[in-house]
Amino acid sequence: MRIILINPPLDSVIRDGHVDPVTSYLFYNSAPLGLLYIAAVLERRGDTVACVDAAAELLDIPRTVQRIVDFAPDIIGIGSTTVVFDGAVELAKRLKEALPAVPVVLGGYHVTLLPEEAMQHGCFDVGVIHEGEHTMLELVEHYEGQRALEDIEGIVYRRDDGAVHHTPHRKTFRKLDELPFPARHLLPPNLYKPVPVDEHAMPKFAMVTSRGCPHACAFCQKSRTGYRSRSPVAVVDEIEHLVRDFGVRDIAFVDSLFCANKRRVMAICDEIIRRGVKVSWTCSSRVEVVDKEMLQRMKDAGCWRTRFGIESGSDQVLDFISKGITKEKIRNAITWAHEVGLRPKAFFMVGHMPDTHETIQETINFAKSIPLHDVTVQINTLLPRTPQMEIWEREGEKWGRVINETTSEKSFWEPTFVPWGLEPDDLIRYHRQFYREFYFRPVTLARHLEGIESWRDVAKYVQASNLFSFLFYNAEKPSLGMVRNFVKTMVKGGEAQARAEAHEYVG
Ligand code: B12
Ligand code: SF4
Repeated sequence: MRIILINPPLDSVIRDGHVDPVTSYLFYNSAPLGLLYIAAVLERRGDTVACVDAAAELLDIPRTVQRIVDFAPDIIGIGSTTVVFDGAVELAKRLKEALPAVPVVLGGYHVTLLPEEAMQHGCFDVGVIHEGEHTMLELVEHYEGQRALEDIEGIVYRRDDGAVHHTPHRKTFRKLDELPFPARHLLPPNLYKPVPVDEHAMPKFAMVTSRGCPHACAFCQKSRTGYRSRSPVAVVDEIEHLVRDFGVRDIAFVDSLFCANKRRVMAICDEIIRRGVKVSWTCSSRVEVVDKEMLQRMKDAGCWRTRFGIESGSDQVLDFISKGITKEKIRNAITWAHEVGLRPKAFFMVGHMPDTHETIQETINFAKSIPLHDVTVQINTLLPRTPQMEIWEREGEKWGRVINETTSEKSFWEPTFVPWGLEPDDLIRYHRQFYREFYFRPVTLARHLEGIESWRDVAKYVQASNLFSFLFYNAEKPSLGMVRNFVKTMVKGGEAQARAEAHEYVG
């Protein structure tokens, strides 16, 4: 059969024809591996598969529809997260006009989390819950006339009377080594561009070595999703495939938690070293699962950065969001990572339910007090089916108010939930202030200067100046005034100055 798989267009492209700097860096800096895994199992079956990453190609709806029509598919698959779901709906509606006889299958996070709501739109024929490889194979058999829809586990569909029907839950697939490598040849590799501070060597590809997460952080949708991992040999086989067949020089392991199991991580590192694979890589971790021996082995095997979810610098907030870590554990892990040369990066959020002016400032101060090389800061957003959303539904008004019910591309960068005692503008201001106080310091600048080895490195910072001006000043484009302020702040080395100036630029 002919099957086309789509990463849907971005709202801002549909609406305005362009994207802002944050979206441009954070919404399509790596390939949609979920779609590519599905493509790979279909190709292995003998189907003819195409993949269109409309988000990365900045396609609007008509151009995406045209690409799909040109392919003349028998089945269309769309994978959607929550924040791009509106675009997925609009696309599916237009496809129902252009190709009314072709079934549209929806997969990915949003339909998994909110199946009833997703199927209400009437433009999707079937929704696939959770991981889709085996379900999609069975759906193709259904459309070939070999299998009844109601016999396929893990789907939702609308019955003739309009009611949404759920089939029984599909057992979690554990034998990840049996899956083929993602069909990366279906997408142009040069589409994906990392954020400048994450660009180490190009080409850089994403890869995933495990699925799910055993932890239960309150804001996260991967909370308690059952951890499974691939064997070290299979992992390094894929690394070699990327190096050999795509010339890859840097890999981002995008597992929810790459470092979940020390023995496995050590075995992967040993296998990379044993085979002499020449590649650098980065991965995600939690502070309490690493020790110095493990970090050193990772460094020896080519790791150049570890990413840690820290989220807050207040023990009380960390406790509330069930992060299961303390400031002491954070300090130890970040110090070890820095000492072995792993250039640690951390994720933080402002606007946690119990956040106050004091806890946010405590978080900013804490981030500056540990040897981090980079930070990503987002504004807390209540996503469906997270423990945090359950708290909101149970006792939300005790903690704050929701000022914007919709989740969109701007969520995480514009306030949607605001804790009592804070105003929406406070969150925007602290968000920018966090970046400015962290980056406008001689020590951070020095860490970045150490990483500059060529004119190409300089060029990547210049290219990203619009992202920096957005993060530091809430402005779409850099101006001379901003550069002057930056230099002034660096010369004074005064973080209070950075704090004061943050107010001037809140737009
Ligand atoms: C890598 C990554 C990215 C990459 C690539 C995204 C992509 N399209 O794959 C980039 C950097 C671009 C990205 C951006 C964003 N991300 Co992101 N990202 C991830 C991450 C870490 C890994 C995704 C991955 O490759 N998983 C491995 C593959 C194999 O699994 P999978 O994607 O789930 O795919 C399976 C199923 O979902 C299903 N499936 C998926 N698509 C389809 C399609 C069909 C037709 C079918 C049948 C099935 C199906 O089958 C797949 C194979 O089993 C996840 C967390 C995680 N560990 O999963 C967050 C995650 C997906 N991201 C998230 C978010 C919020 C974002 C951003 C909004 C940025 C931000 N503020 O954090 C943007 C939104 C981008 C967008 N276009 O929607 C959330 C999504 C929450 C939600 N409800 O939507 C997640 C879950 C993180 C989290 N813990 O909350 N992300
Ligand atoms: S934030 Fe990370 S550790 Fe916590 S539940 Fe999500 S994926 Fe797991």
